[in-house]
Amino acid sequence: MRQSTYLAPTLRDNPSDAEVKSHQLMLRAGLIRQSTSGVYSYLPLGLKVLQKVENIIREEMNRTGAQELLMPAIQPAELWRESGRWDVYGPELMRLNDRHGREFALGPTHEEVITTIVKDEVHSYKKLPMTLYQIQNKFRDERRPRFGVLRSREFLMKDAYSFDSNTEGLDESYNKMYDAYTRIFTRCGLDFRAVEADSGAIGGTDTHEFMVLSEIGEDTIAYSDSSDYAANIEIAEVNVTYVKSNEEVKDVEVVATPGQKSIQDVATFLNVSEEKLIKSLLFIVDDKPVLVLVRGDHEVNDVKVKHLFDAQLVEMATEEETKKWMNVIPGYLGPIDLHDDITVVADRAIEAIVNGVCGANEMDKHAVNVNVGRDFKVQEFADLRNIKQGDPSPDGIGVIQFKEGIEVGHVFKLGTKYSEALGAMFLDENGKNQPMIMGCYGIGVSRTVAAIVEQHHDEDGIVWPSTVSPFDIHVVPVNMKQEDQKILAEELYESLKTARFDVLLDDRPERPGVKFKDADLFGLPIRVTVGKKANEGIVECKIRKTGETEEVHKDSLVQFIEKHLG
Ligand code: 9G3
Repeated sequence: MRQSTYLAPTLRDNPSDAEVKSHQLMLRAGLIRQSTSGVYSYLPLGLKVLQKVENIIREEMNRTGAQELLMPAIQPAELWRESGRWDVYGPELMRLNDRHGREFALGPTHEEVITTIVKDEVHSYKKLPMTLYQIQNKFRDERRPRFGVLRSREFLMKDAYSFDSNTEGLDESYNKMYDAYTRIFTRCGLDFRAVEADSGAIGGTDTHEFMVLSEIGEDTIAYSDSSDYAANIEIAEVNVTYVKSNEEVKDVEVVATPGQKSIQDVATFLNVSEEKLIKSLLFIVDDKPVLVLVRGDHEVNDVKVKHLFDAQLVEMATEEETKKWMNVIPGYLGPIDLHDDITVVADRAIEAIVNGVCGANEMDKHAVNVNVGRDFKVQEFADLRNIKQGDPSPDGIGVIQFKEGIEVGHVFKLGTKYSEALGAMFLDENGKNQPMIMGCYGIGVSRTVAAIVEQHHDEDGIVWPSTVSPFDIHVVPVNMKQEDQKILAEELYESLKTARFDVLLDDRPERPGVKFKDADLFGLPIRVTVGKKANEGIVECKIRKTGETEEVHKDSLVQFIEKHLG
């Protein structure tokens, strides 16, 4: 490709609205341009990378025996009503009407569509197991699109669905996908971990997320420092035995704590440790008020609250909702003398607190020497807090540490939820009708590209792993006005293409500084600079990753490149 007519507009400076490196560099290197909030175009260079990643995914999916198909982005509302999900997803599900007023969704995922196809076309155990996949644009109206293509509203996803006749078969299909994902992310040059995860509203049992390790990741991985335990903090079980102190139980007292709202404020003001404090947070769990109690030094885990109530939606109460139910503002909430309609649940650590401190449900007041059972009632104790660094690992081996991660893949054992709801049945060996057992498996393709940039860049630009680089080689004549340079660059451009390399030729009449800056920004693995020694047939090869340079004669150029691209 000739850069003089190539659409790869570079930017010298960081766009002001781009918060993370991958977003900045994908804009600066001309890979993407925003169309509207959370919606992006891929310019030629960006599309090439996207397709490289897609092809790695395709190869590994096909290797497992999965079959590619393509489903529509437009899905009829009836399918979503049949699965029961039309009303589960709120504004995140993008809805539209046709000219007859019929309702549709822009597909955020394809469980309903695939299950319907398989229901109509597959009827016997003889056709199973079967895994189908597609690579297609998905739509989700994110509350807060950000970080460029890392959290966008239209994005490219590989979604796969497995259909089995028994649970052992599902385990096998799941493991095949898990292994394929491991190969895919390895080939993309990513440093990642597979971690235990929450299956969310989709339902199901086993599930793992593939996390790219990165400080900008929106998920926290809790892992053991001495075993291979790793889980999303959302589900990491707390395995701690809390011991009640034998201090003497004292009389409860309400004390003034003017302006002291935070846990830290109150602990300092009353000169008690945060471990004595009972943090009370009001949640609305499927429209019902629930007061959740955790120790002052702990954090509520709302996924665990959701599972405790088997709820669809758990949200922190707003200030207005809090005033309505508790008659006080957040900061002074407590479990004493509550409205009858409020359910109180507590983390297990609360059970062990003697002479604790909680909000008095009155402005600027806290209650001290409160004791569970005597001063307030708890409907249920459960593990409701986030695991902390330093906690024992749930598998009993070692201590928990945290790392941040970007979720690039997710594999789920679904079971029969969708096949039962939509009637995907098969006849087994004994002629008995059974629901198919399903798994589903996703890769965020556009997000994977951004994650690669997060892990592969330096201060000058992107440093593509050769497996996903948009081109293999950047041929850069320093001065296009020098006839010998121009001729040699053209000659190498042709010979390298003949040798089956994908080559970008910077044939622009730009200053050398501009060309080199753009080359570093693009980050192709090898730069071939054609300069002063062109008349001797000698060029300078630069390895983008290490910065090392070497003079190479044109006759041994192909050999040199083969050695370095691997
Ligand atoms: C929706 C909306 C958002 C969603 C979903 C549905 C996430 C939804 C989970 C999945 C599960 C798997 C196939 C590939 C692998 C992941 N966000 N999920 O179901 F309507 Cl608005 O998508 N799907």
